[in-house]
Amino acid sequence: METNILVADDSEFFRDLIRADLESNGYTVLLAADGAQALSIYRSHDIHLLITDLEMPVMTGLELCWHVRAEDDQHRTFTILMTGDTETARRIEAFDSGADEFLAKPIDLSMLRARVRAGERISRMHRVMVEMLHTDYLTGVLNRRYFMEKLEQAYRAAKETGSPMAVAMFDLDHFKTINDTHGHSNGDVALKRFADHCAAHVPDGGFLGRLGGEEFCLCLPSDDLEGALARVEAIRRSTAELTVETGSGASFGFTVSIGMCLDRDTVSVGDLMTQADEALYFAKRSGRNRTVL
Ligand code: GH3
Ligand code: MG
Ligand code: MG
Ligand code: MG
Ligand code: MG
Repeated sequence: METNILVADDSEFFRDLIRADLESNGYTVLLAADGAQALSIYRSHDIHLLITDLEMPVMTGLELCWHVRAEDDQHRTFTILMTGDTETARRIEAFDSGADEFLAKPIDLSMLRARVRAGERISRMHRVMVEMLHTDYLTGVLNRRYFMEKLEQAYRAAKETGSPMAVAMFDLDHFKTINDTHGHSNGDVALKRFADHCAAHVPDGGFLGRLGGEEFCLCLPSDDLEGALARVEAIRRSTAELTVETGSGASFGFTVSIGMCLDRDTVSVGDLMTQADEALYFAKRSGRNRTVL
């Protein structure tokens, strides 16, 4: 797991000193000359550790910490504040602004490295936990909770920008029979096979989640209706060609029914999902292995 470190200091001497030391220890280092520059780099990069000076022009280290803490709701960035100020009140203020650690200037590089190692442990643990919190264990796609969170965001963005968005709800056909015939563990393999197959068809900006059981949902942002339908139909057709080899030398295939809905016909995410679900119901009723809009 790579660790990206952002170093903010208005002194070029300190920036280069810290950079050289951390890079020689295998870290990826980005540099900023003031708090505002650091914040803009922070927003456009995946930063795991932030090492910042306290006194800087434009935006101080304290303000920077405050912004990062406000935006980093998963607490993934470990922040180390450096200052020559030894007053206790100042240090308390640093922690209260969101700093996780404190380092006295002039800097002892071996102490900085020790702090970085400690921060790295915490940042890694957070990243692993966030990943687990967002992922469906069996299939590796987004879990229901995170899918719905992302869908809310995508829906809001689509309404704001006026770009269309579609959802496709998938339900594997006669899956109970598949479990009954081939066993639950082969059923699990089929779920994983379908999820991998579907994930390979997700366009840029789209995302796939497992809503539960044998039900999945794909969000296709900024796709026009015809494009979205063609993509989903391609998934449906190719799903029917997938096979699962059972341990006993046999193999089986399966099909999927799909209900689709476009955001322009809806007033909320709840409405979008209800309409897709109704379309899925009709796909089942009218014979399965089909897409209904
Ligand atoms: P339909 O075509 O109407 O969707 O029929 P179906 O049998 O797929 O639908 P039903 O809702 O009756 O059954 C879904 C089955 O999916 C029942 C449940 O045991 C199975 N299932 C749910 N989660 C899992 C899972 O994680 N692994 C396996 N192997 N089966 C699961
Ligand atoms: Mg300074
Ligand atoms: Mg179902
Ligand atoms: Mg089903
Ligand atoms: Mg059912």
